[in-house]
Amino acid sequence: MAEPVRVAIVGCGFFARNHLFSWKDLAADGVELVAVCDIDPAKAKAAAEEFGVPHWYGNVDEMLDKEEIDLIDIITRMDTHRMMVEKTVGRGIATIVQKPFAPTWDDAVAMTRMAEKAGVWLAVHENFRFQTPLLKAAATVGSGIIGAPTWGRISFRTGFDVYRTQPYFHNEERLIILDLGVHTLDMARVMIGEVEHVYAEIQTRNPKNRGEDTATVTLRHVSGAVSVVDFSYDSRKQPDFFPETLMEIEGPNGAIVVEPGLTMRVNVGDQIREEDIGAPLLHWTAKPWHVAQESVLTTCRHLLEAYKAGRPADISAVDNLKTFAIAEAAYESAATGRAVKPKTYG
Ligand code: 89V
Repeated sequence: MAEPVRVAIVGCGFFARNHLFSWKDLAADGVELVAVCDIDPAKAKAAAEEFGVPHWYGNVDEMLDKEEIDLIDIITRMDTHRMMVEKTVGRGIATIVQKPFAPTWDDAVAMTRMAEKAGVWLAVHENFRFQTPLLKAAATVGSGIIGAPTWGRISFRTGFDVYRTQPYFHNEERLIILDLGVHTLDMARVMIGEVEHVYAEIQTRNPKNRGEDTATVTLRHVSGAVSVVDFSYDSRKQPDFFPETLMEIEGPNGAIVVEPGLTMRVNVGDQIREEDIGAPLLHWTAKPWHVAQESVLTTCRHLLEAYKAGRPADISAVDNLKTFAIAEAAYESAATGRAVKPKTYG
């Protein structure tokens, strides 16, 4: 029997529950949840009690001093990631940080460079590409059935009250491109490939918001394909399919459409087939969040497998920088009115 992988968590806020359930479910794959930590000790204690974790801490340095940790999952707000990664990677601990990777490109690059120099495994918990429906859509695109994609639309529009659990969203200077755009722009890379240049328009439609809550981004891909990635936290469209990502991908031989209600319609020429691509409802997931919640388990499983195999995750820091660069380019384009080439790392 292989040694267990000792996992610890930093940040026990509302989304961390999904990670706690996931790591618990991965006990059969060798995960041992050894400790949890939150700046609010009451939250750490409550999480430890609910999930049967032996140790809890209100101070991350104390946890790092006292615990033997193989893999640490940082589920705190993005402005704390760099400070946390400097501690964990500094101690040589394999580290996962929640999306968005960082508030700025410079912070994201600094963390990536530090991990590369130290030879420490670093990944970003980017979960949309691990949603069951989107994995199925990506596999269908990848099968080549419609030919190489030439055009796409990836869309996430909602009026769901994302501010209830994340009230600080109202005050974010950069809101939806960093919070949600990183998911949908990542999907554009997964479905259609790397990006040559970016043109973006942003809007602040909710007067309570400081930053943009709606974005319409046009991407020119390296392949020559073009895609439109649009997303809003201020859509009034009903029914509201939160948190579903809708998608249309066209190729020379047909099209793949992910429709509301988690249905995929694929046509090759005039032959059309429809498939239910809904995610399973796990014992701890609940509608409407279930698709996103289930993907946390799938993402953690992928991260664990990559860590155990000693290879970079598909969502390594280096990979996530490519998505982050598109998000940065979208902000620059919106500010300048110009098409912007994403930065490269290396
Ligand atoms: O998954 C997320 O990043 C969430 C939501 C779906 C609300 O954007 O913040």
